[in-house]
Amino acid sequence: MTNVSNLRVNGDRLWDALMEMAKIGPGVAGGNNRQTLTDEDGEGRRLFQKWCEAEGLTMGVDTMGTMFARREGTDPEALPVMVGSHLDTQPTGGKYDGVLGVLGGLEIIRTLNDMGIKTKHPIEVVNWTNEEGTRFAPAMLASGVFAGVHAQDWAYGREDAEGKKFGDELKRIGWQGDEEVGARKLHAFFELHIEQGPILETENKDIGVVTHGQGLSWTQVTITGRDSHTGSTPMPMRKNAGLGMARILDLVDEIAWSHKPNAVGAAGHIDVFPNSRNVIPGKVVFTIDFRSPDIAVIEDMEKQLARGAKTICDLMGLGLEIEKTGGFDPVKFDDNCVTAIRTAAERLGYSHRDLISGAGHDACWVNRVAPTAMVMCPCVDGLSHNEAEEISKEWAAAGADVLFHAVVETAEIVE
Ligand code: HGY
Ligand code: MN
Ligand code: MN
Repeated sequence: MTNVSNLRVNGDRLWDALMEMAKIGPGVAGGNNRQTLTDEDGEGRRLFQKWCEAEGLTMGVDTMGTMFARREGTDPEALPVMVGSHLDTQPTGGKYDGVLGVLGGLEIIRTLNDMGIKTKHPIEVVNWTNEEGTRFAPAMLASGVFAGVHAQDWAYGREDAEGKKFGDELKRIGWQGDEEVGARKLHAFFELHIEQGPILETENKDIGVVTHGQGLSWTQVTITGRDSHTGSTPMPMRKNAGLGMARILDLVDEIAWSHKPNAVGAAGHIDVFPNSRNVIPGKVVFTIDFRSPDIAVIEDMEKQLARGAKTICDLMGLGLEIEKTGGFDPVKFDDNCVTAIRTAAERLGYSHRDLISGAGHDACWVNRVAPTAMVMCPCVDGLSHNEAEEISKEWAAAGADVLFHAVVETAEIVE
């Protein structure tokens, strides 16, 4: 019986793959801008496909463009153990968010092939389309369709800032597969991801054993006032949508603090119209991102926002529209999968601690349809969704080692 305890990935090879992928869709400050369904996303997909085919994997693609690179198991009836994350990035994204999870899965395959190890269950490395939700909201769109949370037609109709539709862009880059989304069943799913927060680095821990994911709520707010001259319009006559937004953003901060220490709130997307230096904004559209591990807190924050925004806009004579554009409840991952990760970290001698994921991940949706859990590695200063996002080669290798053990143990090694 292969002694699993001394199995390790090839950390240098994993690091080289990360640096190679980072060359595609470079940012302007050392990170990446490989947004979903852009030509750069297509190029990154082709590189991943080339690497998978070189390892003898067969590639399946579903009608949301999600890629499943399959290594056969010895039992043709056994459902696959899936391992992966996402290759799409934020516009000012880092080199590791999502990418570490996909290439960590590929590194498991490369190591199994090097060692000639067979498993009972097939193993599939997955690249989920549009995890970030930055070009086409909401986040985790393809894994949401896979888990039956979103209808594919609705997803195909999602539009980016230029009015381009998801379905059209997927076809344009040539990655609309023919597999029905969700038809591919699985035994379990594991995702390796950088923490995107400060806890592991601060506590000097190698591994985060992710037991839960906090819930998320995205609310799009549209405020309408009246465009008018910033110079000649007397103050009492102004209907300043921009000022209304500023007061609501201050309220959002207050609401999040009212549920300290775990709740968070901010607006990352803001569009001002007409966005001209000497025109009072007549319209603003912005998205409030609330998160908490407690669903009752999220619901209370949404209620406080609706109430407070209405009071502010009524007082200022502004129009207000509020639309929920994304969200999911807090997630509890599968106990057996979490235990496989924790015991792997212990067996390998890596320091570890249980963690609640602050960010959303594809695993949060896949958890609805199969036993799922996540491994996290630290990131420098807890920084992510920033081109300066950084990890160490050692952190990447440790995370991939733990992922490797959890996946191979679940897929069951066969002599
Ligand atoms: O929004 C999130 O938490 C993820 O990074 N898409
Ligand atoms: Mn991510
Ligand atoms: Mn991200």
